[in-house]
Amino acid sequence: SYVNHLTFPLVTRHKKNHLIWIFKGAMRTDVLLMSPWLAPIMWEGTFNRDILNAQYRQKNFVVGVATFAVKKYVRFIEGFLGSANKFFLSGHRVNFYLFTDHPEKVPSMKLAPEKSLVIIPVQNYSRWQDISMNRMDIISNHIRTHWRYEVDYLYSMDIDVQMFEHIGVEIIDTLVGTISSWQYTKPRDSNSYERRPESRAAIPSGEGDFYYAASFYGGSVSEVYKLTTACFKGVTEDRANGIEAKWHEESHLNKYLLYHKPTRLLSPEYYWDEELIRPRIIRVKRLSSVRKDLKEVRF
Ligand code: UD2
Repeated sequence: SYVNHLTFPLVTRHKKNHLIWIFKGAMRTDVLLMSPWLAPIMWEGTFNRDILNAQYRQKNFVVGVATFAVKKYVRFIEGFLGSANKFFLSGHRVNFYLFTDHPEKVPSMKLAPEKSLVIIPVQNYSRWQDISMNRMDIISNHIRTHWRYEVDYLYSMDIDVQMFEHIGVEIIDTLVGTISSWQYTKPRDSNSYERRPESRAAIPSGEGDFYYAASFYGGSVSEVYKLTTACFKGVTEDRANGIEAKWHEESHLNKYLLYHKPTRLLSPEYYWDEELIRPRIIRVKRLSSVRKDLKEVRF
């Protein structure tokens, strides 16, 4: 085992590389590497992609990615797919499921042989908040009717993002959340949770651990089914009660992940907001938002 390499420095030439890597990995003392419930937090310099790839290949999994491009958001398709084709689970089987109200506007793109694109027509809603929130319902329905037969793991991603570095099998686990790039330094009481008790997304004051971004979450198909079904139930009950959570489905996601702890967390490297100045601990920007004029693009 690699632990033995540390205790017995007399390693072979081949194994020396691992030894060096272990020391490099162990040098990350600037960030939290594990949650208090023992879920690993993925940061650059804490894992070896070659080892993970070799393990993962033996399993021959298929990963699905659900993303939405409704109304003016079709403009983000090319940047998303072009960069995901190159950097998302490179060399592994991925089905991209693109929901759009404008299938005719999807640019024809040549994807890697192990990647495929499925375009699914979807209706639009007049309010952008409804487009965003209804993703939970649509994902839950498609898992029940299709994806549980087609993929092993499923990730939901915003479309207005671009990838700049590899996002590999280190993201694969049963239930995975991404720590928001806006909230990772703040104490739990100053973050963006919904606190109004009338909302189904409410988290009582003083409770909460990480704040998760709704732009990128996922896990096994069955866990994502439970998550999206529960979150949309919260959205529906809020609607019936005439209330909308502060950050829409992101608030419901945060409530769910507080009480159903993720088995793996992705650091803000996996969704970096371009509005923010990048601190030294973010060594790589794997995925970041595309700057957009909110008023123009949402209406
Ligand atoms: C945050 C969340 C987002 C969602 C939203 C709800 C992050 C980084 N992002 O982003 O996931 O929770 O807040 O308040 O945490 N969309 C369309 N057409 C539209 C509007 C939205 O296709 O007209 C889709 C598209 O896939 C987009 C996603 O919905 O990426 C989320 O919308 P957004 O990116 O405008 O939301 P934003 O940036 O406030």
